[in-house]
Amino acid sequence: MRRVFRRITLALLATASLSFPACELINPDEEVPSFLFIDSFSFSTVYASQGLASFDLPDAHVYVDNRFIGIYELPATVPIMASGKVKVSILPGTRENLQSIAHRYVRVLRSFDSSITLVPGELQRISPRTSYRDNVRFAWMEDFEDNSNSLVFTSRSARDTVYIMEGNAEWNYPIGVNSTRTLHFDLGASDSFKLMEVKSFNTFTTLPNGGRDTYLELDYRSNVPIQAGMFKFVNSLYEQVPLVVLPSTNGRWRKAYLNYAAELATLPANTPIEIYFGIIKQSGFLDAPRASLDNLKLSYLE
Ligand SMILES: [Ca+2]
Ligand SMILES: [Ca+2]
Repeated sequence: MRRVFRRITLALLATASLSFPACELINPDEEVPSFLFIDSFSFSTVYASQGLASFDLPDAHVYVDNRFIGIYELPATVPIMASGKVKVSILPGTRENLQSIAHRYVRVLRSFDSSITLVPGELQRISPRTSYRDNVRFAWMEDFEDNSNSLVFTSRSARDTVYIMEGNAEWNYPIGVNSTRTLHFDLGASDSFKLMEVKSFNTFTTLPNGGRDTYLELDYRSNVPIQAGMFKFVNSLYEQVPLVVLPSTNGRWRKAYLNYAAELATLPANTPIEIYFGIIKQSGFLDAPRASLDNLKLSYLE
């Protein structure tokens, strides 16, 4: 929002300066911005091939005639120093890895492109939509809706209660079409220290290296932090690589877009990779740790 305010302030200053005769002599028309009001993003999927349409796209990366205008938290009013017919492109953005400063475009999603006639001093409203690009490839998808669960315990994990549950108003998410079952972890409150860790049953050998964006999307809800990362198998060494710690959500469901690009960048081609999630019961934590995962999607652009 800071950026928005600054830009509006600049626009108001530009408008205010019109009252000075000296400015009018130069070229008054060029000083009056046109305005875009950009609503929140909507998102749709083809469930059978792209999974559930859960999303969290709070940012718009705005371009006008391929010129970068700025990144705005939606909804936003964006002043544009242009008039007439223009091409407005709005790229959907998120806080990658749930880092508040990482305002990044989600590359597997389409840009919303629209031809708009800008009029100085007037506001045009845009409700951007997005969906997966045609060349997205899903290496893995798991939403726990069928009877085959593609997560398994790691060798060092405790093997307490992990189960797929349906139809529970308190923990299930989201009740609705194509979504009735969710993976749950339940650790006892009485344990002093315990690790529960699951990983993908599949080993992925065709994920991009060289720094291309590779996303793990998930919905989660937890009263303890969850660690997410990968196992890699390089030079006969099987190594665990943490990526991010997902914070406790205080009972709410949260969508995350994790990007594995940096961790995969320098690996040899066809390195075997597994994705993992871990939950730790610390001895000082008195509640029973509980967490849920759903709508896991591992994707990249071909
Ligand atoms: Ca589900
Ligand atoms: Ca499944």
